[in-house]
Amino acid sequence: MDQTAFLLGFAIMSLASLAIYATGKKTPPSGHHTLLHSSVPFIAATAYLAMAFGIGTLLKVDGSAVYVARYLDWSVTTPILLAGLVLLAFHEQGRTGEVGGHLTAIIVLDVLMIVTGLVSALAGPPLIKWVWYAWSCVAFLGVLYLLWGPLRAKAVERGAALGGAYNKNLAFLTVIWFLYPIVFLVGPEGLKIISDPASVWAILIMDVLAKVVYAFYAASNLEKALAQHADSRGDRW
Ligand code: RET
Repeated sequence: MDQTAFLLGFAIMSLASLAIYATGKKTPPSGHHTLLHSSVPFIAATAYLAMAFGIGTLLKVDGSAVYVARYLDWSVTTPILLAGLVLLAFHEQGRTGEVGGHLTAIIVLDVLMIVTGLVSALAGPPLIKWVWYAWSCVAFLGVLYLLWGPLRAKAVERGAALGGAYNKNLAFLTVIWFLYPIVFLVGPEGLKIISDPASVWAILIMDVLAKVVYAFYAASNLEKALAQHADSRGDRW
């Protein structure tokens, strides 16, 4: 694999982490979202640096590469992205047990989705590969159920402004996240319809959308919603 995509990924992610932090709100009620969203590309920059050096890159007997650093990145960054949505759904409300329970359940399902995806990528026999791929998809459906079902209902209870921001962020996140199992399916880990470099470039573009573009989009939706929410309650932040 030529290193350009990995080095570019490192450069984009490290600059994006700084840019998200520099331009984001630092104070309540949304400062914690800036911290969450700027940590995501910082983690990704670390993974791209590792991949550029070949660290954690395993070569299978069929000659294909499995980038373990990518799965380590996702197993940390996707829970952070989900935590942002859960905290938006419960924005400044919700019992500790209720918020903690939803966070724990969604993060457990999400980490299982990534770990079982890695097992599928590493598996040799096709039957084993596809059983683990299917199980990873089941965990993904669990994550989507929590986001579109109970958490969406909580967000909508918070009023039109916060509910609207949650819905916009959720729609963006869902569309981009669906691309990952598709690229895995057609890529070298799956049906081998697209080459390793094509899959690396596709994932780089998806990572920029899911981590960087999403961070700016989510922050702008949240700030607009908080302003409307404050107006509708007659408060000032
Ligand atoms: C895998 C393996 C096969 C089945 C499924 C997968 C889902 C991966 C997803 C990854 C999202 C990554 C993001 C990273 C950015 O920070 C593991 C490819 C369902 C949804 C958003």
